Amino acid sequence: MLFQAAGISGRLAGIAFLAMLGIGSSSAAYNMAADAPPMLPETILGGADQDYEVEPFERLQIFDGCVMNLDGSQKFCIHKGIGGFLLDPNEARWQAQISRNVPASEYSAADRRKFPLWELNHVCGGSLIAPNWILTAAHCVNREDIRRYGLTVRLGVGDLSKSEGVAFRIDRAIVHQDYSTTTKLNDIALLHYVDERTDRKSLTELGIEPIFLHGDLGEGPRLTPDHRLITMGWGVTSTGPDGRNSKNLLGFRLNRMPNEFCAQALKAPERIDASVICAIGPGIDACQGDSGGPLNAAVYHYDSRRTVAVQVGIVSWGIGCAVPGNPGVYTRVSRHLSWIRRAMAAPGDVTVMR
Ligand code: 4AZ
Repeated sequence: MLFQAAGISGRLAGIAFLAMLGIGSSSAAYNMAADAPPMLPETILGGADQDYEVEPFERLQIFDGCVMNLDGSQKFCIHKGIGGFLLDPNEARWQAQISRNVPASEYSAADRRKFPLWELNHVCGGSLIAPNWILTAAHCVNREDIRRYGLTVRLGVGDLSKSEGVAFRIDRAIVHQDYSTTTKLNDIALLHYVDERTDRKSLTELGIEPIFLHGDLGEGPRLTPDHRLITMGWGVTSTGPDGRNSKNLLGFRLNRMPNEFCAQALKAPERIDASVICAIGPGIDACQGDSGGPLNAAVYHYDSRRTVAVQVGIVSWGIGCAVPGNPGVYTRVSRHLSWIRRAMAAPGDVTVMR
């Protein structure tokens, strides 16, 4: 996660996720009761099939890392100036860390002097979407790492340098068959883990919960251009050779950028189609090591009359990190719901599927 803007405010950790999205200060980011009629843009109904740009965006331009109306109103710049926040694991209960089990002895002495083992072995972020299933990016899955060392997923962890949360062995990875290393389209994968604990405390008791997927709710709320988004991860906080991962989980508020603009901004129209979603923040961005992690929105769920956290994207790629005017690109979850469902139901020997 990279931030260049001033105003990083780690002390505000306690009011993380929903507060960041403007929805009060409950410590439960998930299933928060919301009895009062919602007054949020998140209440627009639609459904996954309609989850695409619904407003004309012609009168917009990119300015200073934000998207603004030509008349100067800051329609897509509502969070300008707000930096990153330390996230407590309780406020990101679905957040997963994926690491590889390379022993310290396999790294050079120079690397070991410079980096702690947790940092050397950090691979990606991910999200718990169902018991035993972690959603992540296809580019996070390296079969050679899996074969030689194995992968571990950690849940319920905030500080990677501590032995917080629970760790599980990943026994299976399913990658989207159409993932393209050139266009980065279909950058989605599922990891299956085995729970070999003898002390069988439920994950809920440990403060770990799956996140809803966008489009998977009974009445899928449509993502609107105004939606406030947050991404989170342990990615590097600066680019270049001295870039280091954050040991603490950081969350960042982002604005949506319409795909049409995103394609222009990144000069990559062939890589920006309806299966991705773009987001941008002033001087803040996902970066190396955040990949595979979720892009979340808070939506009001009519069926349960609650505001819930919903995953709308998977951190996928960008051109640099927090480069002014360059949005980050995320795999659009609602476009891959059917793949996700079919992959979770596939026979145990399936490792690649379309
Ligand atoms: C990466 O290297 C990466 N700015 C992920 C996301 C972004 C950039 C780089 C988005 O995994």
